[in-house]
Amino acid sequence: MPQVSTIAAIATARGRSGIGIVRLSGPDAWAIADQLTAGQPPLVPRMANLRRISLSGEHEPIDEGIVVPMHAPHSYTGEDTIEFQLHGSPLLLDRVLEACLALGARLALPGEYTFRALMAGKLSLLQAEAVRDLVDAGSDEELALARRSFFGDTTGPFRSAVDLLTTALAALEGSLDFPEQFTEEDEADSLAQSRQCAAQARSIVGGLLADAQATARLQRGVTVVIAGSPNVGKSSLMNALLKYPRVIVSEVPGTTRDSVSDEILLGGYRVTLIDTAGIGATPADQLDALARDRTQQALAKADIVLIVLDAVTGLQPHERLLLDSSKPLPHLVAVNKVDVEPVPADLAAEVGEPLLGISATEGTELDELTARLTDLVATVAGTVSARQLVTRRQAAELGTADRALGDFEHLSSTAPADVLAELLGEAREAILRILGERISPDEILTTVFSTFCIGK
Ligand SMILES: Nc1nc2c(ncn2[C@@H]2O[C@H](COP(=O)(O)OP(=O)(O)OP(=O)(O)O)[C@@H](O)[C@H]2O)c(=O)[nH]1
Ligand SMILES: [Mg+2]
Repeated sequence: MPQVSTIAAIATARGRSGIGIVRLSGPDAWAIADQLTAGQPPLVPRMANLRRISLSGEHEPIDEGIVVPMHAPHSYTGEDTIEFQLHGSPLLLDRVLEACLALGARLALPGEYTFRALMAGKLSLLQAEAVRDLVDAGSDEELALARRSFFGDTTGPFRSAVDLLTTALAALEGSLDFPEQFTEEDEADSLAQSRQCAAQARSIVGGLLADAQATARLQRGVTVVIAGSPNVGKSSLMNALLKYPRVIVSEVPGTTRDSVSDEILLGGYRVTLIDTAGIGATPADQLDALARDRTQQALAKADIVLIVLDAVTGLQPHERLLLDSSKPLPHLVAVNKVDVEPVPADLAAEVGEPLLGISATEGTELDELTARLTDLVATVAGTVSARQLVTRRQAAELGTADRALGDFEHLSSTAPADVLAELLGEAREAILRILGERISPDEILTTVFSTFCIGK
């Protein structure tokens, strides 16, 4: 058995907080905790022990807090584990962490606690990945899917694909291993069976790849770009939607130069709002031209465009361009500053779309605007709904499997059986790697856990 090290990390988010947690896991965890609580009653496992935390030789304790010790295997990692619940001061937490390191622990790698839980058989690889997705979830749907992966079993479709590929391989390999017992007709039959199973497996893989795409879209969220002429009130609307003054607003046209983004939740979906520089008839100067480029770049990323017109100026000829270029995308047209001037009577006909009169500064019709935007966001996000979370790592392996199965399909009537078997084997291996088989612990640590927080 290689020597397992004891790891330590601050498990709570960086910054001031009510409580901060320092976590220790590994064979020396108890010994380190005993030294830090020396001179006090022994720690009782699985109980909240109120103790002072001190380094020997130092007169004053570092802090006082609750120590929760757990014995292997009854802990998250399956190892001896200690959690110190301390005052949530980053400086104090650093001191306690340093004390743990001075007593022989080493700093945990990102996700190393969950990695150890995986190695101890406490979690499956799919559940371990779900832990990260639980922590990272930015919308209700992501959270629901991550919980399904964590508490439920989402290995079903992967296992079915593996089973089908095993059958497909067995059918082919029979004729490879015992050619003398196989007539040409037998061979044709086994190839047909193999093709059928491979096709079914590929269809499962295809479904999972669609889930991967939906997962990526969910995690990316929906991007709403606010665009329009200078000074129409785009930034005022951005601030109103965010409910705090995120961007500078002024009566000087061309106030916003860089695109500015921020996140909100609409209808449970993660939405990135981007405020852009106004686009006038022609660029006023070089800086304005650069700002327009930024706006175009933002528009290229848009899932939804929120076009802002000005009730006072009405439709300006150059605004036609923005309206036309936004047509292929889901979009809304808001006419701002109705507190000064009502929406001109002929504007809707001129624009050729339904309009919503609003006032960003007075709040007029902003609830209605938010409701319409939420509907659009739900439509955009809902068009690709994931049945289960499929992570990027899983998607890459599924891509490998899909390519191999595609090649198998193309070559199945021409290539020799050993080549076909190799392709099926490649697809099967890729799916097994998703399930944590055929993949080394080192590979798991780098491909799965490198995106985790330290302390998780
Ligand atoms: N009366 C009134 N004024 C508004 C409204 N919305 C914005 N304004 C004013 O219009 C001016 C421009 O507002 P901004 O939000 O900076 O406009 P913008 O479209 O971001 O402008 P640029 O960044 O220069 O393209 C400011 O003086 C705002 O106070 C509104 O609903 N009613
Ligand atoms: Mg602005």
